Amino acid sequence: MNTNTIEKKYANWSDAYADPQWLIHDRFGLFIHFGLYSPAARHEWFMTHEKIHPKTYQKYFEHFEPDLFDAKEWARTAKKAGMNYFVITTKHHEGFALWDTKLSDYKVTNTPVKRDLLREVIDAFREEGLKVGLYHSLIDWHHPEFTIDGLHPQRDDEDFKLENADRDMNKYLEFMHGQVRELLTDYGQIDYMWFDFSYPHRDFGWSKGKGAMDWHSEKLEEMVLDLQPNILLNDRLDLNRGVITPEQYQPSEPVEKDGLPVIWEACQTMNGTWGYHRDNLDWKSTDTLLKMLIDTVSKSGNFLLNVGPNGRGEFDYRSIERLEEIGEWMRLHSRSIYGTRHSKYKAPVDCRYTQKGNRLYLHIHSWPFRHIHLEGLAGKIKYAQLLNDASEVYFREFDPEEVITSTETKIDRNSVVIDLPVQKPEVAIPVIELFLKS
Ligand code: JFZ
Repeated sequence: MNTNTIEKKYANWSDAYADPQWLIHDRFGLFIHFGLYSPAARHEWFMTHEKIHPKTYQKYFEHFEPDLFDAKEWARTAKKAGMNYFVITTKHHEGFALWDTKLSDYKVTNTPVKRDLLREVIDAFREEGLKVGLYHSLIDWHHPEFTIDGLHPQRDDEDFKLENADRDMNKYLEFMHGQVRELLTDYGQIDYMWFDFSYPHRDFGWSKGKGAMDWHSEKLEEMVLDLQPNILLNDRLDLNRGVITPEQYQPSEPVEKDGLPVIWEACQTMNGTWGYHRDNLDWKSTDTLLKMLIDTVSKSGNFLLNVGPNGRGEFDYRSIERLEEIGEWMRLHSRSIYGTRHSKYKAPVDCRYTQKGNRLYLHIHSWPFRHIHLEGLAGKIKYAQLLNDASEVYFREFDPEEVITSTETKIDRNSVVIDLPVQKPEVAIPVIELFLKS
């Protein structure tokens, strides 16, 4: 790997980091949030939303029994959806370890399910050929030495705060760094480490948020790179580097810093919550999710789409339905996603371009009547076809000899007019593949 070229290409890439090409190529991944909040079924933050005491939270630990959990089924579902990598919660803010950690009893192997579910997931997804990513929470609302701040469940419990006034973050850090060491030592090659999250600028008055200084992020990063030299890192260690991770919003253009592109990945939910949420009905349609994926790639970003399995260890039927429909679209259209990026051409209204070399992909988010005008492409297109069935589509350019009557489509000198069938093809988002002259 030539680290110098990587350093120059992306504003947010440290020359100590590995080559990020696989991530940029793969574009589409599955996020999985699975923990004790799954059976509680009302948002992965409910412990702090409802200010629940760790002793009360214990009931979720005692009843954690995902009897229908089947890692191979999860992996097949992700693969069929067209996903190339995944990121799973090893520990979320609640502090529960989804693996057989030696550093705490608060782990999956001590619950009724008894098995190391993380190992089963990693093995199964690897076998399906997906790259392995681990989400790890820097925040820990269970650990007795994690200092209480304004996000903590016991933030308003004055007695608790008094009794816990002498908490020692150094002891927590030893534990947290130690758990990360286990994860990066005992599970083979880990491709992507997704830390979450830093909030140094938050000021709660009586307490402050936590950031790089509190996590000893530099030291943590050094250990991560030492244990796994090929790993990629996200940006939430508060070190100003790593994959930028816009959460539940879509940037309006390709992300840049100091005139250089940055590597970024939008993480998105299907229904506004990460952990399984039984009563939440804010499901996005498959069309919307696909448009978000396409929109992201058209701005040179990655798309990490979340699933929150339920307390029995299954993906909710609404998640499965969406993943299957996305998979059907991806089966026919992954060519316009994998290895593609932002195009310099300006896309028509309601459309998005992605590009890979001489192939320009026109994603039509809203099917028009008959014509689409492509600005700036006059003289540049060699051939055009619908991607779903490789059927030729005609295109026309400005012809000075032609007599234009007032009822004809007027063609701009610089544009190309694509002639479309009246009926929208039977796919969620039709794509026209344009072969450009080199
Ligand atoms: C974080 C988690 O808190 C959340 O539960 C989920 O895992 C998501 C992917 O990542 O979300 C955040 C991160 C930062 C803030 C809020 C939610 N923040 O800075 O307020």
